[in-house]
Amino acid sequence: MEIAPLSAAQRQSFDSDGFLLLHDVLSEADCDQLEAMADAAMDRHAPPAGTGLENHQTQRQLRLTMGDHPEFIPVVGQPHVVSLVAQLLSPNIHLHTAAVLYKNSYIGNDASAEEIANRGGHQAVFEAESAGWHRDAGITEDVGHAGVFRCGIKACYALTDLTSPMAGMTMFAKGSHLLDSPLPVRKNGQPAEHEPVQPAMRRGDVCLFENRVFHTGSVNLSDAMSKCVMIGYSYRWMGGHRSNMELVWPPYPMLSSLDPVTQQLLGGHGEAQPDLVSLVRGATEGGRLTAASAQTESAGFVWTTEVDPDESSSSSSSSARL
Ligand SMILES: O=C(O)CCC(=O)C(=O)O
Repeated sequence: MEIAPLSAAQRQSFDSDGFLLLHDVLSEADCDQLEAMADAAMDRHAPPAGTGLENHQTQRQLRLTMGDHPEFIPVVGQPHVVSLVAQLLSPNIHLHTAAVLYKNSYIGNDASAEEIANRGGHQAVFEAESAGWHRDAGITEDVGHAGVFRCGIKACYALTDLTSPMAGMTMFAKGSHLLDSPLPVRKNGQPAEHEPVQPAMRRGDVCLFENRVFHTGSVNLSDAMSKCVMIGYSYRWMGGHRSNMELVWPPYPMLSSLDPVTQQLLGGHGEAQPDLVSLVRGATEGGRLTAASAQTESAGFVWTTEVDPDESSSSSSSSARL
């Protein structure tokens, strides 16, 4: 697996913004292939013609089942993205969610140009229709805004150019991952204190974003359909409903032909983890490891710190992870 080192500037940017744009991750040929796969998956799960539903699919989100769509497995194991996610989160990760997101133009599908004008024009409609701000991973509702921590990273692969605003790219409230309270918004539903940002993505770019950063699906007011594939990773101890993991993990027999890192990402046994640790270690040679990966790598986790009130020095003890 080819290793992508995370630069200090990338780490700093991700830490301060909550998201990070990566240019040219996929080649033109890779994009063609992924787009063809995504188109085929969308066609396969399209609402039956004649039901009327097909006319209300301006925003289509298809959750991917890896057992059913093994053609997407190489995307889950995409080396550049996986090595950066491992460095930003931990080598102890797996696939948490996967989806194809297509957005048709709102204009002419959901509303006529005249209706948009009557509602105050493009900007007003964009703001009203792009106000579903939330945090990911289903953790905030349990631990609260002040208790939530970085535990998942999604990789959004752009399959169409999303360089102009209002073209359907996910919108982020920059820096809002550090908020320990609900996102303050104005009457129009837009952030009052955080800059709303739609990263200008070209086809083949990837945007990484973490679970805490407030984001919203945004409406597509351009002429062209927007296409993305979203792959989400989380710590391996996160999963939620059994059905959720059945959706993203293929049956065991399908794992045997895959490399160890991809096996781990798809729910394989723990032995693959050292491979991902070495991947991170190689990528950060001369740089800094995350605290989590440094601890895993040393094969012992520090559980206690011995302190002697009579002496100024203290010592730590580690033990093998059970
Ligand atoms: O539709 C979008 O662009 C946003 C998707 C989203 O909110 C998510 O993946 O959590």
